[in-house]
Amino acid sequence: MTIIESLPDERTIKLSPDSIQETIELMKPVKVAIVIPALNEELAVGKVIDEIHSTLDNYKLTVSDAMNTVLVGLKPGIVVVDGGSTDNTANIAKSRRAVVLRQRGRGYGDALVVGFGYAIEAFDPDVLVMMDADGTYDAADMPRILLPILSDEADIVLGNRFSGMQPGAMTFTNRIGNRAISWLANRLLGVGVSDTQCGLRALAPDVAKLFNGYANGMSFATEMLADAEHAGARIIEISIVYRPRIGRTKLDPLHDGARIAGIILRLLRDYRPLLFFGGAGAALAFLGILFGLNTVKTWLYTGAVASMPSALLTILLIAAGLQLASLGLLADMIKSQRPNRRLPPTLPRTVSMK
Ligand SMILES: Nc1nc2c(ncn2[C@@H]2O[C@H](COP(=O)(O)OP(=O)(O)O)[C@@H](O)[C@H]2O)c(=O)[nH]1
Ligand SMILES: [Mg+2]
Repeated sequence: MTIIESLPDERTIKLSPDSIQETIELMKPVKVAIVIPALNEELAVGKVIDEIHSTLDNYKLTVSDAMNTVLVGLKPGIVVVDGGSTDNTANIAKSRRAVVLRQRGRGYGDALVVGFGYAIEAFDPDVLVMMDADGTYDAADMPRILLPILSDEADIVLGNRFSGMQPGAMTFTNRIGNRAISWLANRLLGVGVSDTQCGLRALAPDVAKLFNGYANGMSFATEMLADAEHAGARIIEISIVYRPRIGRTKLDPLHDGARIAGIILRLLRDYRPLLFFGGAGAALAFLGILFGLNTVKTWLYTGAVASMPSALLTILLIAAGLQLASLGLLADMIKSQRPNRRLPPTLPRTVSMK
């Protein structure tokens, strides 16, 4: 009965014998697991962890079910996935309240997949959040990011850095690169978001279980969206603050940009094979027709094949194009016979901010 007396507003609680269990369930703090990949971030990681605690530790949410409305706190569990830092990153994170995992594999994406797996096992969280260890994201944005997951309005909430970008937070080249990649991902993969590379995201734990991360580097941010979209996840975007980074970036714009573009093509092959193979086949056939126009024209007028090599090239290109297109049809058939990974239904709690 002590539990009932400690409720903030007794009038909102109508207890019936079989709802006591439900009320106790409702009053449990909301568990938030935060996964932070970190590689040589000794200058920032301590500040990042401190900011998370100072925002979440005293946060209160209003939670209600059919019977009751109660105020509950948040319980953060922070997992720093260290990618083999040679500086003091791991020690600093350990000295704060964070679990530090040493990553066996390599890369940002691998770190996240490892961190999600651990966090789900260890904390059984209500919501997962991923963020960088470099101080670019403001923990103050976290409650707004995780709320749509808790209230079951979304399965993934992405930060959008472009509206809240502070001066010096992103170089001009990276801004162009980010826009280009997001455009490509939207066009080809149909993800429909404006900032596909943002590293501050909240996820329903069931969604996080979908990712295997064959893109183990920076391209994981894109792969994750394609996988989620394909599984029917509800994805929304929320404007967040993006601050200048503390310490040196691990992103190599040219190398990582090219890899992300490569991953987008690979995802296109897997998720939209007809477009991938059909598009490539159509391009080849089109080239063939262009080459052949002249030959056909002379043949029509004179009945002679003017240039044997260009006629052969035309035939070759068109035949290759048709072959690619039929490969696309086959791949599309195989894909449609594979059972889709579907997200299980969730049990929503109705949550709002206080
Ligand atoms: N564990 C791990 N973390 C990484 C690796 N590469 C980058 N990170 C971390 O991932 C986050 C994003 O990298 P960052 O350099 O900020 O890239 P940007 O945000 O795209 O500019 C940072 O916290 C990095 O420390 C890696 O190979 N392993
Ligand atoms: Mg960063």
